[in-house]
Amino acid sequence: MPGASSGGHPPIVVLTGAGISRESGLATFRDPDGIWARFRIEDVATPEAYARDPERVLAFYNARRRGMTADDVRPNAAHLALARLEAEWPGGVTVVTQNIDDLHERAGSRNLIHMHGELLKARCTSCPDVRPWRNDIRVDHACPACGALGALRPHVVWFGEIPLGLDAIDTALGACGLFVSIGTSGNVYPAAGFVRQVRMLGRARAVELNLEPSEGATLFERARYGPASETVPAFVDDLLARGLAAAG
Ligand code: BV8
Repeated sequence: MPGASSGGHPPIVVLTGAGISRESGLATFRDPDGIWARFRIEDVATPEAYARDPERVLAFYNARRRGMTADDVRPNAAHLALARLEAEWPGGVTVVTQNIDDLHERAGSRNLIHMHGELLKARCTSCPDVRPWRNDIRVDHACPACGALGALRPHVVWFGEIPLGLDAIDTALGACGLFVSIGTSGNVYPAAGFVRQVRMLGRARAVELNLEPSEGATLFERARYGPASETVPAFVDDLLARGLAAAG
């Protein structure tokens, strides 16, 4: 029986990417109208870019933070369905998100790992302080904890930096009986490698819920394609009604 199961309800790990927040009005990265169609990773999402031109990097994230905190940006049916799954699934649910928005929390997810950080938090580069931060970050800001000037950055994992929570993610992947990947193109590692890791362990089923087949589509036993606001609630209803059998 897959995973450390409680009957047909083993622990579930859900990986989410930008696609789950698309219908809440937030842009994805690699769609034709995506963020990387307008900005270069090397200019705005690496530690080198921040060291070279902090104002440009801070402006990129200030614009995205303003977008993320707009009144009309709210969790959609997919975020809400995952919170319902966590509340009702006997075996436990861990949501690992690549997203830096707060839509999973606002939908009610609690067992949540932001492996690429959180844009609504600021981090100091001179001391260990990390704190909620919903306004712009400017180069003339002083760290509220240590007073260092120009030391604040978004609490976000840039390319070339080590993602957060990898030990907890490893443990969750090792124990799960079902791995569900939602709204991610499977381009960015180590997240894109989680399905391979789960398949190698041989104890979990892997399901992809996406708008279209991802880079790793062939590694999933089952897939349901369509907008997350439709596929995720339907899949959660199936799981809660039929247990693991719903994963095909
Ligand atoms: C690491 C935060 C070492 C910032 C992000 C050379 C040098 C250094 C590193 C590397 C290198 N070459 C490769 C690497 C590794 C690198 C990497 O993978 N690069 C890629 C480009 C090849 N990775 C790293 O650098 C990582 N760190 O490797 O450290 C290490 C690792 C482990 C252990 C020890 C050491 C750090 C990567 C993190 C970078 N930060 N985000 C920010 O947000 O600005 S990544 C960024 O991409 C976001 O987090 C995003 O979530 C993530 C993945 O993108 P997706 O979420 O998948 O979004 P995308 O647009 O691609 O796809 C959306 C999907 O949704 C599509 O499939 C679409 O069809 C679908 N969709 C659209 N609409 C809907 C929908 N689905 C359903 N419903 C809809 N309505």
